[in-house]
Amino acid sequence: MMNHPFGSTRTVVAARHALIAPDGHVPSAFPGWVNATAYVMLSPAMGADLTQILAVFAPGGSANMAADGHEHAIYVESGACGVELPDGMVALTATGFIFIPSETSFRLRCDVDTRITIFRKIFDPHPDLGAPPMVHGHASGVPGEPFLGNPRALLQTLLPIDPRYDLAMNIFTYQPGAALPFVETHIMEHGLLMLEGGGIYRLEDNFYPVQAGDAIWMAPYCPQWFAAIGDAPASYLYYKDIHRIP
Ligand code: UGY
Ligand code: MN
Repeated sequence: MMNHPFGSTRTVVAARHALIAPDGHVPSAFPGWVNATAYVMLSPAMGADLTQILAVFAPGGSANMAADGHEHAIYVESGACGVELPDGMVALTATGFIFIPSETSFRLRCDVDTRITIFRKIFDPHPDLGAPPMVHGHASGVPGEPFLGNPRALLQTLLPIDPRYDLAMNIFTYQPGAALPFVETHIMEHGLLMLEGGGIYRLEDNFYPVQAGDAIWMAPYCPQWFAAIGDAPASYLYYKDIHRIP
């Protein structure tokens, strides 16, 4: 039976935004990754300042991540994962997250089937502030706040609101029909993973249907808007660079 999409895909890679749909995923092979598959969703190769990797682990899988000046924010979509750091191990289950400061290399180890998203960025130090410390938790324990007063669009801010951190990792959850209140245009860049449900994402002048599993890149100043469509809530995980004067 033919199951190829006959030369079509929802994936779009433009100069200032991208939509990466799972139908086109091709894995990368990295040294130090065993029973673990990396899909590099976003990277400087497309013009982004961040790298966003989907890491899929089989039971017993592991992955070495060398820091090389990069900091990492990680989210466990499903499964469970041990994060081995120079001074100990952090155990994360589904909805778990961790921020790992730059200069800290680490190893991920999973005993069960696990899907993880890794945001990787070069740390931008502030002359008056120290380095941000490692922090971890579970999104299931982070309350959602109504976004600009809308209780049908809830924002969970996973990392501390502290200017030492030069990035944010958040989860937005929309009830069906809820939307961003206006088309945002801002200097902050986004990397995004659709976690559940679907809707319409406006990126620049284009309106894309999106669904769970899709990754999106929004360059600085990419006009953006989202509306949730369907019978169930839509949610997405996203990265944002913050707290530094350009
Ligand atoms: O934090 C944000 O900029 C967020 N409102 N953007 C987005 O969801 N596209
Ligand atoms: Mn935004």
